[in-house]
Amino acid sequence: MSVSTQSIRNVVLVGSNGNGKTTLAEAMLHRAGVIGRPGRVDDGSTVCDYDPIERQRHQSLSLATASFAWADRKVNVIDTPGYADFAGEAAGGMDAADLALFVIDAVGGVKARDVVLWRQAGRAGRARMIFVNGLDRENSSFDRVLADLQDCFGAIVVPVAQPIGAEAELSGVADLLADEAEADHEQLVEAVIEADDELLEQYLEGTEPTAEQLEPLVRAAVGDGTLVPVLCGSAATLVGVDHLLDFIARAAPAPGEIGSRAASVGGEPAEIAPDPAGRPAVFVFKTKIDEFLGQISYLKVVSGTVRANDTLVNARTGDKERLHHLVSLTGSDHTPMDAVSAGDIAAVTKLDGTRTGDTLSDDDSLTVPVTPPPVPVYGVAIKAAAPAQEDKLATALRKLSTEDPSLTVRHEPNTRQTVLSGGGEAHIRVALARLERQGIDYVTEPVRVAYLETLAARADVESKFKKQSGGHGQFAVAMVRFEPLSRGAGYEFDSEVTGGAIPRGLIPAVGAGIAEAMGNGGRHGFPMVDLRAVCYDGKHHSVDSSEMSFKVAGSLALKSAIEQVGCAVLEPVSDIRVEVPDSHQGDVLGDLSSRRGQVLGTEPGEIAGTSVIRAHVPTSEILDYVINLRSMTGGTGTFEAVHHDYQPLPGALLDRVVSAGD
Ligand SMILES: Nc1nc2c(ncn2[C@@H]2O[C@H](COP(=O)(O)OP(=O)(O)OP(=O)(O)O)[C@@H](O)[C@H]2O)c(=O)[nH]1
Ligand SMILES: [Mg+2]
Repeated sequence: MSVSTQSIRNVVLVGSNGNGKTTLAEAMLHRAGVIGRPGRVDDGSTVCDYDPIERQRHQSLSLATASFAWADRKVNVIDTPGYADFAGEAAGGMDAADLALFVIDAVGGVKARDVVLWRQAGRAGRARMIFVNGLDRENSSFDRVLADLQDCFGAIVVPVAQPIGAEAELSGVADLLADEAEADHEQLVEAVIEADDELLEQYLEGTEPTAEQLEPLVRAAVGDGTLVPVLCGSAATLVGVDHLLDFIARAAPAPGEIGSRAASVGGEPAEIAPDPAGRPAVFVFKTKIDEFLGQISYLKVVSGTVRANDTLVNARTGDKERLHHLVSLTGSDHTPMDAVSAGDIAAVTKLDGTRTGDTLSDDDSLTVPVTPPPVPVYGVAIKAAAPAQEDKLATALRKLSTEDPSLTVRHEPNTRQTVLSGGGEAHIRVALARLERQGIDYVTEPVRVAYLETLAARADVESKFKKQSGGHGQFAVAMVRFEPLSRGAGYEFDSEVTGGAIPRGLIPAVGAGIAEAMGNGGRHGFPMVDLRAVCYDGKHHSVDSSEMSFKVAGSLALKSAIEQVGCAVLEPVSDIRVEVPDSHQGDVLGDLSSRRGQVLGTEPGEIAGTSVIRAHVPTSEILDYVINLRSMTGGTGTFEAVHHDYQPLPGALLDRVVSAGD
């Protein structure tokens, strides 16, 4: 039996690392009767941190789902890692959920990462709620954190609960919706009552609205984002957890309640309502590879009802995919499902041709856009410790990026390195730990910068290749003019040979010999680019000249040209876009210029109080930029960098580059 769409509540838990999301999910599962004794993150015994490396590190590394019933609702909770390196997981969770529940630390208050997530939830159009967690802790304070929240996120942040007792004496929470005696009850009433003229009028005349009258107003205000209710308690001591669940059941939006999901059909924008009787459509918000079950795709059903053994078409590949096994996942625990209706989430195994972000439906032109994986900002070069392990390593790396598309693996032909990139040092460390667990021996090294070379000036050379002692000889003479070209022009070869000085059929061999020598590197060993060679004369021998001999003559010609005029080293330059709160703009600009950056401009960011800085910076200067930017901005700064072009390397830096290479 599938669950009715109206009774589903999809809640993603977000917030800084260590704020207590996984512990809260555990507390909810316990209160809902799914588990007996709640497990503990530090013992590696929680439902949502089930991965061996999560258990070992005592932190979440990938999203996990948990489903339970509460007050006639089916609640799907998605627990996400808070650490910025794993931001792709939180984004996937937000794609699938209707409500983002911010778990905020009652001791530390709002942290940088919470602000970044707040913006993301806003951009994704999710409703928001806040749970101030850890009020049993020493030095916790509900009032202080509430003031901090209102400071950061504005007056839409309004408490709907109040702790009873504090720290070790925390004993419960008071519900402000029902309890008129509490001082903050008025604040809550005033935040929502304007939406109902009749109630407003009565209120102004002195009649207090009842909790039953307030509830739909609160629910509507949460849905349209004009109210962010603050709840509180302690996940560890289970205080406030029932109140939180009751509140979610009453005030969180049902799927589709705050607008249909944007989609595109045949490239045209469309909207899909979560109608269980509508066309079947799902998207994949997470892929996991399980030791026993193989590939597991986490699905959000956006429309229709999907049943086990249904066949849908993948819009990206055009291939049909059969949903053999539909399951509901709570941590790693799976329960088979016959059918899943619009708005609900589920998982399906063995969709090997499908990956995170794909839409499956009855129409191959229908796609539901999801948040793209974060662009990798930090990488290491990796290779197998022994040639025999190369295939195993390649397969394992492919699996890693299937599970986590924010981890990318690419081969850099210029530096002959395989580079594994992700969201930061911790992200890479965890990926490497996964390889170790599979018994793969690998070696890592710093990422090399892909320097190039070109000729420093024009050159005119005569190259001679002669080997005529005994047997079949070799003879070729080529006269070649070289000139450096502008950036990105590549390699051009022309012939001006007349009168058959070199037979027509052999002239291209000169060009091929030059091209091969360019690939082998210039004076400093980096591949050569951006030059034009014109072969204008030469000599040949009727017996001893061959394609091979002219090829060698070509490569010798380039060698002579390099000896004559030398090479200029070219360095890659990245186009970087940095987004930071205004207060850090000065530091970031100063730092960029100390990295030889050329600032192109600064403009206000999407969010008030932030700036976007664009600059061109030599790639070698930003290999570990993510680490510096995060420490410089207390974790609030984000950036993206893409290759822009190549520029001549300043002569003074040549030594550094040449000694670093090889
Ligand atoms: N005293 C107290 N400790 C808590 C509470 N909630 C969580 N903790 C502890 O705080 C630590 C971090 O909790 P987690 O639940 O792992 O936090 P998280 O938000 O899931 O962290 P990430 O997965 O890294 O994002 C653990 O040691 C928990 O036992 C609470 O309400 N009170
Ligand atoms: Mg966690």
